[in-house]
Amino acid sequence: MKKLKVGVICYPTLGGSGVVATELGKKMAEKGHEVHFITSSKPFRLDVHPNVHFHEVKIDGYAVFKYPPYDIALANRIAQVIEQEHLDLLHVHYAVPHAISAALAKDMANSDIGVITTLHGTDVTILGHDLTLRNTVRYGINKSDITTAVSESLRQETLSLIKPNKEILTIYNFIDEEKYHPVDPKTLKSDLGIGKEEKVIIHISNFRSVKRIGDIINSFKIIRERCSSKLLLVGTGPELIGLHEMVKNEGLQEDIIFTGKRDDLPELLAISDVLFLLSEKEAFGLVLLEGFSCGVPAIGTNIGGIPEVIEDGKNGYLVEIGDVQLAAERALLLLENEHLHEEFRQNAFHTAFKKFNSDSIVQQYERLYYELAGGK
Ligand code: GMT
Repeated sequence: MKKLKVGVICYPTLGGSGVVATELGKKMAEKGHEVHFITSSKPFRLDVHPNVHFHEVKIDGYAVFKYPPYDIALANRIAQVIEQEHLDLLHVHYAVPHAISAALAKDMANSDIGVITTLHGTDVTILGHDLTLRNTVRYGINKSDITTAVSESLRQETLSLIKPNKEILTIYNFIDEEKYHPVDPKTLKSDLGIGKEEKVIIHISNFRSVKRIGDIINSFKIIRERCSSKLLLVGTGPELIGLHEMVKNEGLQEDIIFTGKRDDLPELLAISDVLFLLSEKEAFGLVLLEGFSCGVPAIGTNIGGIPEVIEDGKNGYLVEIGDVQLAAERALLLLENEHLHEEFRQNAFHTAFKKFNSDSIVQQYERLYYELAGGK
């Protein structure tokens, strides 16, 4: 079959959507397709590959603009790349602003190139509630030839909130199985000052308020009364300063470790017993898959796409938003029962490598790519 030339538009910085877009682009390149990333900076997980190309979107801060018009600069760059590289299709991650920029670029380039838009969550669950942006999200979806959502929950929410005139398909996220698998953490546990017998609870995120990290700390307070343990908070973001304050006020500095942003996630997961994700909004929860593929069961909230990843009582437990007591009790079940933990660990591997198997998910996107490119 003919190999395709695909333009990929995403947020290149740290964040689940950027990770998924980059990993998908890499997998497509490995399959022989020519992949052109059109982004403000090089995606942080993009390695060198002969089939991968990077086109930077540059924007000058002209004094006349109060806000630099990034969306227009992006559209302009996409239009250039469509023409120069003779792209077969565009895959944009996020309806706003990327699907809008893609629609504008098509018009600028006078092209009928196919556009596939993948919704990742915040573009619908937050922007969609803003009445001034709802129409923009709908426009972005309606202008796309194909729209996908990263979970069934996000698909349903988009249909009921945005009411687009197009069908939306669910294609789940996946992770790089070559990176996320059980590894030898060497001396990491003692390097972090954690005792050999101590249990480890881990949370990894961008520390936004939707992650409700305060709930994780409150749940951990209950856990540590019964079980000698440490809580690892991995990442950074807007809530960091307030969380440091909370930990200090609660006198928990000894037992809660802020690691900052780290690259050695498989090693950190290798020393962890349970992963916490108690968000109030989460379209998918990519970190759950990262944990599962390293054998770490999870406690998550029963919202958004989380119940599509965590099977309650199998690879983790689900609790309602804010139920820190039940989250602690469920975690203690796993921390205090080795057999149960091992059973959940095996189920977690199964979920990551079977239900969310990268090859089968990449194939689903590839089929859509051919459908789009063939129809033009
Ligand atoms: O979770 C975040 O804050 C980052 C955000 C993003 O834009 O990268 O994540 C969203 O997309 C991820 C990849 O599809 C999903 O796994 C996350 O659940 C989703 N976040 C939210 O819905 C809050």
